Amino acid sequence: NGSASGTVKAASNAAVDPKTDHTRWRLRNDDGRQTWHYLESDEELKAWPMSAADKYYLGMDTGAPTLGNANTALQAAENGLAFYSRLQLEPGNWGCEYGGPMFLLPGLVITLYVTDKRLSRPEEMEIVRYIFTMQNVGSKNDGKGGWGLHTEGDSTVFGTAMNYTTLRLLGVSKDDPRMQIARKCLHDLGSAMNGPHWAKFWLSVLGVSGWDLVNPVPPELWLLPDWVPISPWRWWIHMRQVYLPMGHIWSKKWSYPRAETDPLIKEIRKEIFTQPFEWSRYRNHISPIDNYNPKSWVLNLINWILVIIYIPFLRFDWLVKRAEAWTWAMIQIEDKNTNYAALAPVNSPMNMLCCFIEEGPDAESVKRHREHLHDFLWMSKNGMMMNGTDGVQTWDTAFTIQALVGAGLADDPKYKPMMEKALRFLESQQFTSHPHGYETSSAYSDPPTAKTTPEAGYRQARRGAWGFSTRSQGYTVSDCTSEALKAILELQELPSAQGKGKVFPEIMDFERLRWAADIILSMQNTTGGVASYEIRRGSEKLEYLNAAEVFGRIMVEYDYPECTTSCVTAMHLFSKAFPDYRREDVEEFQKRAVQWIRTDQRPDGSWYGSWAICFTYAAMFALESLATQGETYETSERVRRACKFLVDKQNEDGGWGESYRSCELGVWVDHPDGSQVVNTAWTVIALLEAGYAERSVLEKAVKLLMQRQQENGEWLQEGIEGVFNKSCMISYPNYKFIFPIKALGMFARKFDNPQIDP
Ligand code: LAN
Repeated sequence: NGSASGTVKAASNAAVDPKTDHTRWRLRNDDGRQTWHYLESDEELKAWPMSAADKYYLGMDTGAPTLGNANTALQAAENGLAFYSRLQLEPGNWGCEYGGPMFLLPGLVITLYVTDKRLSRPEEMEIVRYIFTMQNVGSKNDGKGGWGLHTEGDSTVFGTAMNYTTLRLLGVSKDDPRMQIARKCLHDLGSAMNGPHWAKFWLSVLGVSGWDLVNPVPPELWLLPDWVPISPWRWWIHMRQVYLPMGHIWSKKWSYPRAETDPLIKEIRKEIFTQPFEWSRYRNHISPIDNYNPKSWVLNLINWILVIIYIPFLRFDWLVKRAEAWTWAMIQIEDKNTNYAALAPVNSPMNMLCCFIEEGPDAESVKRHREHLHDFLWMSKNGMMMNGTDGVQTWDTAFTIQALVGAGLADDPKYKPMMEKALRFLESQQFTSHPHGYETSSAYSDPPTAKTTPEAGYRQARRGAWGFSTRSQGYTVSDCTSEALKAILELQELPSAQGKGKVFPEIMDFERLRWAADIILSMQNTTGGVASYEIRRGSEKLEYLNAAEVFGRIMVEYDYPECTTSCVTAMHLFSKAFPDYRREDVEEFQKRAVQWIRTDQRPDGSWYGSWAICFTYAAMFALESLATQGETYETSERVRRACKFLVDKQNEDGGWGESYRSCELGVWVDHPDGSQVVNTAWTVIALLEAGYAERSVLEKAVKLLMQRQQENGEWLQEGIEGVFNKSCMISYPNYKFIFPIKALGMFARKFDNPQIDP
């Protein structure tokens, strides 16, 4: 596996950084769990040939044949599919480089460094190459020599201090010219003293800074009774699972034990800080570019009270012991529930460090975490990065199925085996049991409700749900459950063209499907809307306690138009297939959700999207769900308003292009590079779902999609597609296949596939 040792066969044309031999990398996929391996020996190479997908991810020629130009939308969709279908992986899913965030690798590399563990030499080399490729030099972003919060962002202290430190830990010299400009950039931004809370946390773990630089993260919060409005169980799951291990480590003031004798640590300290090392003076310093979401006066006051009064005088030993014991128990529950994969790549290394601290270097828990860190690492043509999750397996597979159904290609004998494989993959990834401790807790019922208890680790029911990545990771996501359920229903219910029976076998029976519906029904908020992982448990006022200056709207769950509409369309399809199951609940669910979607629409007709960029994405979901309720261009003023919003934004060339700044600012911002294939496809789907009648508008957009297609059927990567927490972008490279294929196919079906001269 990745911990292979021995000499690396570096490619001879290595430019500045040594590069591994890319023909030796292979992606392994065990039931959806994806890990990259560098094959050292020629025997291994012979035994394990490179797949088209491996080559594609590594930026090599996949050998896809030239198909010639399409002259209908359907032909273009089929050409796209000819290319994309070759990338399906053995278990039936599609893989994906899920990069963007630039603060993930540092957590991993620091954790491994302080626990005396290392990555393999090929991995380290490729991580160095990746970080340097993402450096803002020349025409890249601000060109100032640092790194941003994400790959398309301007240099920040967070990005620059963390990635600089990571490169140093991986053996890059401080005299490397690129390190010199990075240092200059960091110093111009006020040095690492101006970093956000999370940067200061990691630097203190490494022992580069002292813990007085870090605002308090008292684990005692976890001892608050559940009824208290700020109790952590009410927070958004990502904040809960990050502040849990962070609080545990903060409480112990644990730092790399050899920090004071390791010369590298002292050097880094001198390189990234320009001020005297008077840590406590700089606790609240932050550079304006990092300060997307400034700390509230409430949080500042609380921090002040904690530091001046609580910590020195009231933080009794017995209290600390109890708090640490409870956070450790909760960390173990999280590890058990996710099979050590952890919720995300932020808490994964933190949990590993907690296991190391509690159980020692040789513990089984540490070993298992160490193995699972590989699930996040992804090899690309630019080097090795850390994915935002342990993959996008379920999500992209569900959308791929729906794209083929939407395009009318799912029952084509050419694609039927591929679809059946994808269907079997989804079947294999459904959760078939509840979280640890849930079934014996007072929260249990069948069908489930959103109730939870401490014994269940504050998790909700999950039997029947799907997550974003794999079954093993184990976290329900509302819209991942919905999109998977939709994909399965669409395929399994597909009538055969001869009018006799169905095209696909029944791979999932009623019982398994009703479990999924039960989960969706349990996820509706009192507002009628649906959030991401759980129902909303706390007030928006908890944002006053948002300590991560770099992100907005993170403290609690919110109603999201994408999640809500996804659930509406899923329940609509489900009720068509099984009209008698919980009929009233299903109807009520849809009614209340649609009502919420209506209220979430802005006066200009748009919806703000939270998980991809931005208004075009949300419009696609919203208009699809309204169509299921009979609200279309013909029948509904609000749908006409939504269409007008979109059509007004169409570019001269027929496409749409939205910048990620739309997400940050909450208003439409044109993409600086003009039309984007993915935004254009989303809009075409949105307009077609709405029953928008003006064919010329759609045809112009379809032409653009066809013009951008390469001769082998592929579309090239354009701007980044996704977002989270308003400020951090994340890539969804399969979207440039999935949505154009769907849009082209839907257009062809609607207008009898006319001849088009691109
Ligand atoms: C994701 C990715 C998928 C996304 C959708 C399913 C698209 C969305 O509709 C619901 C929310 C969800 C599941 C989501 C939540 C936040 C995630 C997990 C991410 C954007 C991928 C990475 C991000 C995670 C928070 C990254 C780690 C950073 C922290 C601040 C903890």
